[in-house]
Amino acid sequence: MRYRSDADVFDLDPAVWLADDLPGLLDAHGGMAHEGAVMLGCRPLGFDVEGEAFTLAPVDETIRLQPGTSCAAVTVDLDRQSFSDLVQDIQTPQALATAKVVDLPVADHFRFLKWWPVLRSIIDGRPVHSPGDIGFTDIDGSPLDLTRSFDSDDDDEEIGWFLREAGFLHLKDWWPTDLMAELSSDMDDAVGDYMRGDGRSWWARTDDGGDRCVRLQYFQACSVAAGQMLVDEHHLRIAALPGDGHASGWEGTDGENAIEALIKPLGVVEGISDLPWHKDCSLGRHSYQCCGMTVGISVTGGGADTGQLAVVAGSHRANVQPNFIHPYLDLPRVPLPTGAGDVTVHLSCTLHMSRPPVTAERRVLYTGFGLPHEGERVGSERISRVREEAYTKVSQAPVRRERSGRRV
Ligand SMILES: O=C(O)CCC(=O)C(=O)O
Ligand SMILES: [Fe+2]
Repeated sequence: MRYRSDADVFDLDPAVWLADDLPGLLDAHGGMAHEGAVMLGCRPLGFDVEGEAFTLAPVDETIRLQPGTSCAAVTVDLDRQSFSDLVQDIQTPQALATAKVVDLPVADHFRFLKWWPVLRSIIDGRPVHSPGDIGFTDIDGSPLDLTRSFDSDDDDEEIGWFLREAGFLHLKDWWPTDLMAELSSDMDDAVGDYMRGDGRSWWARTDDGGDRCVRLQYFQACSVAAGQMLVDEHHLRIAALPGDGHASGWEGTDGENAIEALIKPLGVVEGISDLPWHKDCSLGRHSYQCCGMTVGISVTGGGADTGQLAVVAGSHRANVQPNFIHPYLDLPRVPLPTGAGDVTVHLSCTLHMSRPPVTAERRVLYTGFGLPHEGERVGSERISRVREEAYTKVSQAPVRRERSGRRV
């Protein structure tokens, strides 16, 4: 999935880019981008970059560059750095909105989001996903059973094949339940050491007046068992499944955020505990570092009423908006109900979401493996800041918990 290199990132001058680069990109990719824009129902998008104003309009089977923003259905005001990031796939519309750098009314935000795959099409020459583009084939050529799970006795080549095709895995009974109980108890012991605003945790308010730590980062510093798990060969077996050299990058210290422990309370009314549909690359840098692997270790089970994860199969292969789902998307949504000790794996560009629990809390650990990478990761500190401040700036929709066996 990687087609950009950090070595090529430059400080983009909007006036120069508009005059020298964009016209050639539109000549080369305008027809393809227009098809995507029509499919998604995109109307003219205006930009005002520190006074440099222009509109991209899908007309006459191409995308036309027009001066000014008077014809735009929505106009995005941006500073130079953010525009440079946007063009070079370092920050996305969702990153700019989460940081409140762009603060559009919600309907306009969705209009901007929907343009993102079209912008990538114009700039990167990557077609927008079209219904019917993506199929699922098993290693023997038969249709892939997307509900399949694997266990330790299954063949790594088959598991790796499924991951490449579907973009996710459900590994059953990967860890013993007594280890999960130990990790859960470590979470209980650690949670008091975290404080709102400490830069290593996320928080959410609940309908009973609680202020709960929902994400304990750097958890290996609090749990010997978690640290041991990160270097256990049974865990590292997962990194080797794609055969692309994925590694954790963890050097065995407490000062790295190698593993995050999530506690998902009932009745969240403010903050971010349960995430709506997103790709993990949805804040940026997709074309520099995807696909990474995100590994979720189910400390408790997660079912339909207890916070399960769901994924969109094949979405890692699709140029689609990386946040929320446009109704035209034809790819299957697959729930992944897990028991304690199960592991889920999703790729950094696989769409996924976690359903708010309504009957019992869920606990899960997240860690990951990345592709080999050399040198500076341009803009990653900007994206990190957006991610870490997100729970203070945006909020999930309030959740109603289930009482006495029925939803209220
Ligand atoms: O809540 C979950 O299980 C998923 C969390 C997630 O998707 C994320 O942290 O990016
Ligand atoms: Fe995620």
